[in-house]
Amino acid sequence: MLAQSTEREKTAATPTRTLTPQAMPLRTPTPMHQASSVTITDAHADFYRENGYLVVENALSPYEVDALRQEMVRICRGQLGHVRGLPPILAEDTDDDVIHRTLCVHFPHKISEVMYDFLAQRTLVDVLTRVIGPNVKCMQSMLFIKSSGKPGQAWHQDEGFIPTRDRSLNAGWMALDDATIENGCLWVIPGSHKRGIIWPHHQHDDERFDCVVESFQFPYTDADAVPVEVKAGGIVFFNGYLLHRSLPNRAPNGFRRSLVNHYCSAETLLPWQLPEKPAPVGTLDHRDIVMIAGEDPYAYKGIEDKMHSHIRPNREGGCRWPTKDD
Ligand SMILES: O=C(O)CCC(=O)C(=O)O
Ligand SMILES: [Fe+2]
Repeated sequence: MLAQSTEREKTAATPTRTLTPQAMPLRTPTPMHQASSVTITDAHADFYRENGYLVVENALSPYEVDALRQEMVRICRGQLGHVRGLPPILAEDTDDDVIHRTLCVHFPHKISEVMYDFLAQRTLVDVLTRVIGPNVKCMQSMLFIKSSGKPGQAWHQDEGFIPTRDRSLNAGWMALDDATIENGCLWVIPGSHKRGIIWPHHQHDDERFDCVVESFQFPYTDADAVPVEVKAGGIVFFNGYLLHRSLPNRAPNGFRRSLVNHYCSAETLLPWQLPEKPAPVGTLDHRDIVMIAGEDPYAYKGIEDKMHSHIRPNREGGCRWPTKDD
């Protein structure tokens, strides 16, 4: 597998936090953000530019991984705020029972301060400011649980869902379990980001995958794909034009947990959501964002609170996306 490891460094210094809180209150950094760091080199950046993805091992300490796993349980118990479509909890449920039912929670950072802080996890900031530029904003977080038996997600390009105007969308996928071929790690088609084309996508009824639409008619085959196995605590970065997918969790038990956040340059307008009132397409700019580095040139527009935490439907439970009435 093409993967880059980095030297792990510990530092006692207080990290510079560039996170500007909008939806969540400002807090002093907690020790978990000082626990681990890695050195990002030109070789990492070159690999990323060429292949469209990069694995950075040991980016999160075991303490950070554990904190995120515990927070996942609180989210799935509904203890941090409303999550649309969350399955009901029974009194006798163990923590594992509770998370087992949910495939993925979208926008956990809208209800969890821990998840909010991890938008600006230091390795994320290091890598993203190298590949995107000094000014970086985040618009989305997703918490995958994908327990044994749960489906993967079919081939897609993230820019097909979250379009930037300068092709600057990038993901930081933090492994909270060892992600393996057996339990449904990511698969990527190296270099597929380079042509800058959004391939067609359609609904599918392939039971291996959740209900999200699938890309097709691209000039690659499954034989061009490589699995991206990564240990818990590692981060997989990938470009918004990169074709990627994941297969079902076929391990006999356990989870394939990960927290993934999506970022782009602060300079791009973000025509992501349809406007409430008709507006010229060229002005559309999703402003439910969090700056994680540098300056926001559109700060004068303010920040909106548009997105809400919700679950992603898994095929077994149907394909209906939760609405505000759930
Ligand atoms: O983790 C997965 O199964 C899919 C993740 C993904 O496609 C993404 O984060 O963009
Ligand atoms: Fe994706």
